[in-house]
Amino acid sequence: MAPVLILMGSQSDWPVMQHAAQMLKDLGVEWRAEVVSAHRTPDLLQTTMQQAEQDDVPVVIAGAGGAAHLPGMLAAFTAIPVLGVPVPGKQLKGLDSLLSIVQMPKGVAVGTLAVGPAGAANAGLLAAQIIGVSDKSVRDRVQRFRAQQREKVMSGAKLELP
Ligand code: RP5
Repeated sequence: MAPVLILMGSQSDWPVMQHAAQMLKDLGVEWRAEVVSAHRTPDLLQTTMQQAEQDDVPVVIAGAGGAAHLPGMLAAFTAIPVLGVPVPGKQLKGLDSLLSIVQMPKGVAVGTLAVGPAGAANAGLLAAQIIGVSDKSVRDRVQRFRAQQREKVMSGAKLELP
């Protein structure tokens, strides 16, 4: 299977988007990442998605900040599921990115995750779950990850007075 494609509008998005890559790595899912900007390199959007279709990329994760039209624009060029991650910017702390990504008009779908690192990590997790529909080994690893989280809650919580 082709790697999950992680796209972002700027190199400056990587500190957030690397959490998607880390989650995929932890779950044993191949990934690759590229910078493609909706407004700085608009010509690359279509060719990148055409290549992704040719390569049978299973899921695209797209992160952007500010007027974050990247995930929606990418989704317009492909039927591959696109998961959008709102990257927090300096001015509006990601609310701008969230609203730009989440409020897609009917007919072109983007699955929108939470703002910031948690959203990026969950985009990786959700991508693995989508792949897990047809790949039992990935599904098993997601279930193991869930079990590990449960273990941490059950064994780690120490609620004591100082
Ligand atoms: C968006 O503009 C990018 O996704 C990034 O979050 C934001 C700022 O980009 P830089 O000016 O840091 O390159 O397109």
